[in-house]
Amino acid sequence: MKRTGAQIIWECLVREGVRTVFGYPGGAILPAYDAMLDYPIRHVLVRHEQGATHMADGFARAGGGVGVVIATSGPGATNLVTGIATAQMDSTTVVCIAGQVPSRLIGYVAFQETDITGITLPITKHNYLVTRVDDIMPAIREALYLAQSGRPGPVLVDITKDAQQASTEWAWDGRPIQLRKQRSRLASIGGSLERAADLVRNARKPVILAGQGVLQSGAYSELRAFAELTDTPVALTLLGLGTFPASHPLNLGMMGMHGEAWVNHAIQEADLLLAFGMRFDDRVTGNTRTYAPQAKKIHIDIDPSEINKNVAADVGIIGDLRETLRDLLEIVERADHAPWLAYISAMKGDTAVRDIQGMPDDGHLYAAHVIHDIWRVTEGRALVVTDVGQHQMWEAQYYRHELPRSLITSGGLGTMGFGLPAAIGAKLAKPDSEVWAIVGDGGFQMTQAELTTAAQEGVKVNVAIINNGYLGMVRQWQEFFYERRYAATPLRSPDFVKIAEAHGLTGLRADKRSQVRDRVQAARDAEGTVVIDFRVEQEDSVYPMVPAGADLHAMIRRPSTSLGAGPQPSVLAETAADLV
Ligand SMILES: Cc1cc2nc3c(=O)[nH]c(=O)nc-3n(C[C@H](O)[C@H](O)[C@H](O)COP(=O)(O)OP(=O)(O)OC[C@H]3O[C@@H](n4cnc5c(N)ncnc54)[C@H](O)[C@@H]3O)c2cc1C
Ligand SMILES: Cc1ncc(C[n+]2csc(CCOP(=O)(O)OP(=O)(O)O)c2C)c(N)n1
Ligand SMILES: [Mg+2]
Repeated sequence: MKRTGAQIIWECLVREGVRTVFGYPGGAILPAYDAMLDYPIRHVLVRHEQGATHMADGFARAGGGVGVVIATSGPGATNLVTGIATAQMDSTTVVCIAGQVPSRLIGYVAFQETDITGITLPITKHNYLVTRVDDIMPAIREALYLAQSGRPGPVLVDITKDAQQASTEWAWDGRPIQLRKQRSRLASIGGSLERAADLVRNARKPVILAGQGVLQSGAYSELRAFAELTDTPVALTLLGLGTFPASHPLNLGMMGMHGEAWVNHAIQEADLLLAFGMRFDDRVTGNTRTYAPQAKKIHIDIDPSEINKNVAADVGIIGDLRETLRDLLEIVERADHAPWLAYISAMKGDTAVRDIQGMPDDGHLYAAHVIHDIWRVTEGRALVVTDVGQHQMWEAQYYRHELPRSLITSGGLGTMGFGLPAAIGAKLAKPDSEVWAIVGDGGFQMTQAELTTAAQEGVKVNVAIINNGYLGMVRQWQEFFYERRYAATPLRSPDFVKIAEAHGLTGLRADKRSQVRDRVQAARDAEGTVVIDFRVEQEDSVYPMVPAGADLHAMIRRPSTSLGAGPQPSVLAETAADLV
């Protein structure tokens, strides 16, 4: 049958199961937009192309499929960059389709010409410049395949306007994509699965480090079976939260810079670390020279480049985590680590006395209260999307995630402005889920325009703005490491209630703890998107904190006697500002 390039784009997307795309039109992509009207596609018109990339990212992370973005050339394409980099750093499945100037004009500084394949080369898993109509189908099919295979990641397809306009004799090719041969377990480094089983057998103080790879391989039940059989406690990365239930007795909580103190101490004292689908990010390890010094390390990752990159592995197994764990489960033995688990548990008491939740009510509203109450009222079953900053860390600490894909957050790039659009995308992927965006006053304002998208599209998300009047996480670093010199961090905001109302949405406010649950319930009951302005304590800090580059055990702890006071002087002395 005869098809234009523009039609082939949609033929391919629709046949591959895509029904929702996020985008913004313009000249170079107009043929594709025109053809779109004839296909069963829901197009979400964003207010800025960055919003489209985060929506697609949230859509993919929530639903487990692929998120598709469509944009025009030049400024449309360059506006995608931050979202693509965000997806690349967190290995998420985003496919961007951009229009490009006609092929005969490429290289002539044509109107709205940018070399977007050149620009995005380092931040995509792969990208294509398509100048011929016959190359559109293979490019789109490969892009969808590549984004989702192996270690996932974003792919960009740049299609010239003339390729979209040209016609060709076309037939659907549904054969499986054949690229490099994929095997479930490619190789092991430093020893075999049997050697890993030996290390597990001999360990007295083991800790599992579970990361986003658990989610990406769907290894939830294998992880649980492994932890239970070998009686091994599980620490989670930020992106691993939810892959092992928070209520499970073997769940330790989050590790790393803002991880719980007992988790970091357990890692430092462990004799075996089992790294499952996590990449030893510097926020996880602190100083790698002093990281878990007594521990043997088993690292399972699908990406060979991750093994021995940040932390040396005694046994490195390259392959899909789920399949590898299934094999490992057949050869490991039942173990009992009661003394080790009791030892870790005993460390929790010290944290409890420092927990802001247990401190006397001083009449102020703390972010921890807000997040704890959102968790309580939603019974831990909401799908939470965060922005980046202090509120993101408090969310990780105080919202106890029971379910996989119940937390969506920008970990690797730490992209402010991610939260609201990603929440809109998540809701579109999971319309039956209760979606909360927990955002800061700063990050919300970066992509606030997407509130208009939520209103136009009739998408309901509940937005909790943790409004502390500061770029809080940066203020915290200034408090700890720059003598409280608050350069460019005090933040004025508009009236968020009125902003919501200006969209015909509901706006609510709370500044006392007693109001929080009511407001949260009111948001759940209301139709349409609701924005709640939580006016929280302005100068609270996230504890514990491992200063960037410091030893994992050198945590700044919340003082147990007074609220909101800064770090203890003894710790500060060890914390040279040049580590930041
Ligand atoms: C303000 C801020 C503070 C932060 N503080 C912390 C903190 O305290 N603690 C913390 O943990 N993080 C923190 N982070 C996040 C941190 O920067 C990293 O994003 C995070 O630690 C990465 O987690 P990960 O390694 O599990 O996920 P990823 O970076 O997604 O890595 C996943 C790994 O799994 C592998 N993988 C993928 N699919 C498979 C498969 N099928 N089989 C096997 N392996 C697979 C990948 O190759 C990759 O190596 C913070 C971020 C911000 C913005
Ligand atoms: C796009 C972008 N710019 C700058 C930063 C650096 N940064 C990290 S956290 C933060 C402050 C965030 O403030 P806010 O959104 O109010 O959240 P809070 O920390 O107060 O909870 C900044 C500026 C970033 N992560 N992303
Ligand atoms: Mg703030």
